[in-house]
Amino acid sequence: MKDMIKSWRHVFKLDPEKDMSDDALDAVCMSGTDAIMVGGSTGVTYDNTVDLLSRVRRYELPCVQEVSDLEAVVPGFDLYLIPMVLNTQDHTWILEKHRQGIERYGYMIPWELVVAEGYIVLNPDAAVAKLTGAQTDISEESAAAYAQIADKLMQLPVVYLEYSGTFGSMDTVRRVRRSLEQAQLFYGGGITTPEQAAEAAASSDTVIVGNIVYDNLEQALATVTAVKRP
Ligand code: 1GP
Repeated sequence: MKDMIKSWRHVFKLDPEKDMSDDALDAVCMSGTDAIMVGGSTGVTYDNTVDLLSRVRRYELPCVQEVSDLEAVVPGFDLYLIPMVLNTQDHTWILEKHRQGIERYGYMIPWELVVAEGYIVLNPDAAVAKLTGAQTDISEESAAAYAQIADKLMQLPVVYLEYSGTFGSMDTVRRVRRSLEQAQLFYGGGITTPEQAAEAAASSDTVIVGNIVYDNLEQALATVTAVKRP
């Protein structure tokens, strides 16, 4: 089951706190994207997550939850993606939330559906950077070193370069990709045009498209073709 992520090139990340009409959701789910990831840094609740999951479930594509709040973990997703923020000194976001989650949910955790993500957060203005106290002002070399901690020391299946809200440095993305041996590289942040989507796709394994879905649906849909073009 976990292996399904390996074939993903394009993923839409939907925020359960934000409204989306049935028509827009239909267009997103029928767009040819590889999966829907449900998650956000703030305002994610059990109720709004259940609601979005049940609406996406009418479609055939995989629907996964990126867990950011222990109160909002909802049964029934295809996979559970668990971020571990590597570039913070606050171990809340590397270990403590995770310990709490395991203590709370224990035997109920479907480990065969759990995928850990080594997050490297690089936009200082992003909500996730503020929340986690991420040290975003780091060199390419440091980003690549964090990526190798995830890839080689921790053997995490995913490294996620998170520029949420701004289009990142593709030089850094490529530098990080070259440093990886086994981990899959997710890139997310600030993709608003098909050109940016294509550039991110050329530099990473999987492109995550978020906010543009709410701001300009047509442009968002165009990113799918841009990424999947052979
Ligand atoms: C956010 O990486 C995703 O977690 C996507 O970012 O919303 O900026 O597209 P955007």
